[in-house]
Amino acid sequence: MVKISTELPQVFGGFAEARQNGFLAMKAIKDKGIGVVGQFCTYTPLEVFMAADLVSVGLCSTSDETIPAAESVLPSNLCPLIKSSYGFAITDKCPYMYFSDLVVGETTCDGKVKMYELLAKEKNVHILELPRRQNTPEAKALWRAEIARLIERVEKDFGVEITEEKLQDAIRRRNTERRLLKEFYELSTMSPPPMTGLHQLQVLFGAQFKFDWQEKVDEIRKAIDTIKKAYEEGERPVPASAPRILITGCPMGGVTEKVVKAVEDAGAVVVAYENCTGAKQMERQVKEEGDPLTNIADHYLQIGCSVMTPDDNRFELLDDLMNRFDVDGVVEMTLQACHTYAVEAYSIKQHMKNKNMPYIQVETDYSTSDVGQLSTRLGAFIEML
Ligand code: BJ8
Repeated sequence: MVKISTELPQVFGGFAEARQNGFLAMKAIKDKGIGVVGQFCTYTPLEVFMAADLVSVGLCSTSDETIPAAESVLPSNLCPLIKSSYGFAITDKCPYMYFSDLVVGETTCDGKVKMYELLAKEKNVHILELPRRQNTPEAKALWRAEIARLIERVEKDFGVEITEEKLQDAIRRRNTERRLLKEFYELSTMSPPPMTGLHQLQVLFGAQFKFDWQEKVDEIRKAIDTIKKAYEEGERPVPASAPRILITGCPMGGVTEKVVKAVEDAGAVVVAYENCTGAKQMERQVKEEGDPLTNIADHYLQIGCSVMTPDDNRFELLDDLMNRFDVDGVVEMTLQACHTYAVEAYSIKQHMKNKNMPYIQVETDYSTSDVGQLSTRLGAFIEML
């Protein structure tokens, strides 16, 4: 019989509420005179801000609250992540956007690039020119130069000096955080996993809204130890019979938890997230020996994302995760009008077919109007496994 956990809800709750509670934390940070940088993408090298003793925060919005306001400017058939994030900027409803002294965007997808132009009328914006190729000498040189340019901008805007030593220290600290989060989600390589996919997502998503670095790593450590102890004592929040699902595709969190809920309500469990909310960010470490700027540039440029061509690193990470987490099926979530992920979904589908791995792609937005449809489609997929 499945033993129900008593201590675990507290562990996950602290992370689940981090985004809301983070609003107060952000106000306290500003009151202390600490600078804040907002960013939108996993390619943004957070070590630069850490080395400047600034706080950085993810600005990608995950709710449809401000989409009507955004649609007064942006076309309605645009990705909800872009519309919603812009909507929060023009309505001043997101304290993270509001408090950001500098907003760093990047040339990833066309919709974001053009939205940043509009955002620059409201906020202090810096754009990183991200190449679309990962292994040519030109792409590597451009990206390294772009990170050097970001360092200059941060130094100028905040009146700080970012030394090599400070960058090295930031690399070490961010590596520690990556290692811990990886150790955390790798708990779900166990069979049955010691947590649901929804709980795993809440920790991965919530961790980015904890702004005191030492407190954050301590809390992740505590979460790992508590989950392990509960498992050793026999707690089994997930039945051994639950099919094991890997999620890939666009970034997740907030309202898109509906996809995870639909999978888990159908009796399966999400064991791994390949997307930007999960392994894509944490799997690899930045090299600690040698020139820190080159190491940071090389590390970030190798992130697998559908904005890259070719995007081999995404396929490699998927294969690795499918093996390590002993996955029974793959669910790809694409956001409406995200062309790069939608087009790449065809190649992912073929790849899974070649590996005899059951695969389904669902397209969604930030509304809740498709919850019934998601549960029907994903329920049928899970039943087939
Ligand atoms: S590294 S996944 S965070 S680009 S905004 S591409 S959903 S149409 S977010 Fe992304 Fe960086 Fe890649 Fe990750 Fe599509 Fe929407 Fe564009 Fe999006």
